Amino acid sequence: MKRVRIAMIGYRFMGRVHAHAYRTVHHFFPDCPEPELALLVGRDEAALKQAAQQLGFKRWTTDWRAAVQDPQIDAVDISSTGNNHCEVALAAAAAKKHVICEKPLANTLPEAREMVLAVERAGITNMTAFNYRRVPAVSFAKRMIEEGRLGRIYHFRARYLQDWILDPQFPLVWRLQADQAGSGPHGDLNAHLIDLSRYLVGEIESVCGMKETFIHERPTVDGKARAKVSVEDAALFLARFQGGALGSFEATRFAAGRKNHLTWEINGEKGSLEFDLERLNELRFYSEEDRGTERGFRRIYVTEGQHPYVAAWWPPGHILGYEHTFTHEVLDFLRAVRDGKPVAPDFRDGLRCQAVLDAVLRSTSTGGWEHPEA
Ligand code: SOE
Repeated sequence: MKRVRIAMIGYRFMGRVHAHAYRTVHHFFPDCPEPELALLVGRDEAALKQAAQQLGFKRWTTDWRAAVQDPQIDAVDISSTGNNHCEVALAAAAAKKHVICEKPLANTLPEAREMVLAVERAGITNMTAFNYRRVPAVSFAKRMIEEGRLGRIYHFRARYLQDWILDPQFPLVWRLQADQAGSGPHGDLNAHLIDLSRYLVGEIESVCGMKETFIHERPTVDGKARAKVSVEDAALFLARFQGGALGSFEATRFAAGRKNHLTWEINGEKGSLEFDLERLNELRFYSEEDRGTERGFRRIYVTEGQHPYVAAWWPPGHILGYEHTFTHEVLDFLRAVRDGKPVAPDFRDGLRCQAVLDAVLRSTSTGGWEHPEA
C-alpha cells in the first residue's frame, strides 16, 4: 500500500496538528505509506473551505456520512468534538475504513464499548490518539522501565495543569458543555495521564476521586446571554495499580500560570524517573545503583539517534516539539494500516482509559473507592 487516502473530521486545533503530521511524516519516514489529505469534513461551509485550502486537502464536504463511505477514502481521522466520535467510528467500521480517533475515545463508557466492538468486528486498524506516548523521552522511559532500571514500581504521580478558563468572562465553548465534551479536564487531561500510567506502570485496580466546578455560569459564545457550565473545572483522584503501586492524578484548568503543564514522576525500588512536557527533550533519572557519593537526579538529553524516533529528524541536541509527537503517532498508524497489524494505543486502550475515567466519576458521587469496568 503506497498511499493512504485520509478523510479527516474536524479542522480546528487537533485537525490542524494532525494535518501537519500527515504532511510531514513521509518526508522524514520515507518507508511510511504516503498519506493523501483527500477529504476534509466540517459543519461551517465557509470556514471548512478555507481550512481545506490552508491545510492542503483536495476536497471538502459537510456530509460526514458520505465522506466515511467514499470509495476513494482508506482511513478516517476523527479530530472533532467528543459527542460525535462514536457515530463516526461506527460508520467507519461499517464501511471497513481504518480509523484513528482523538482522545478521549468517547464521551461515555457505553459509547467506548460500542466502538471497540465495531472496529474489532470489522477487523480494521484502529488507534486512540494519545500522542504523549510518542514523545521520544516517554517512549525511552518505557524502555528503561522494561529493562528494570527502576525495579518494582511504588509510585506514579502526575498532574496536567492549564489556566485558559481562569477568567470568569471566558465564554462557554464546547469543552465546557457536557453534551459536547462529555466532561471537563477530567476527560480532556486526566485521560492523557491515565493512558501514560497504563503505558508506563500498568492497569489501575481501584480509584477514589473528587471534582469541582469553580465558576458555574459563563457568557455564551455569541455574548448575548449567560449559561450554565455543565462540566467540572478540576478533577483529582488517587489510584491503586494492579501491581501494588500507588497513583495520584490531578487535572485542572485553574492553575494560574500553567499553560500546558504535564508532569509525571515514577518512583521504584532502584530509582526514579521524572518527565516535564515543558522540557520534553529531557528525562530526569535517579539511580540507587550510582555510587553513593555521586547519587542525584541527572538529566538524560533524549536527542541521540539511538533514542526512539529521533534518528529521522536532527543531529543530537537539535530538539523536537509538541508537533513531532503527532508525526510519530500517524507514522505508526499508517505503518499498521499498511501491514495489517495492531497499533497501540488502540480503541481497547481507549476503552480501558474510559473505564478509569468513569470509575472516578462514580467515585465522586459515592464518595468511596470504585473499580474500572471496561
Ligand atoms: C486542550 O486541553 C488540549 O488541546 C487537549 O485537548 C490536548 O489533548 C492537549 O494535547 C493540549 O490541550
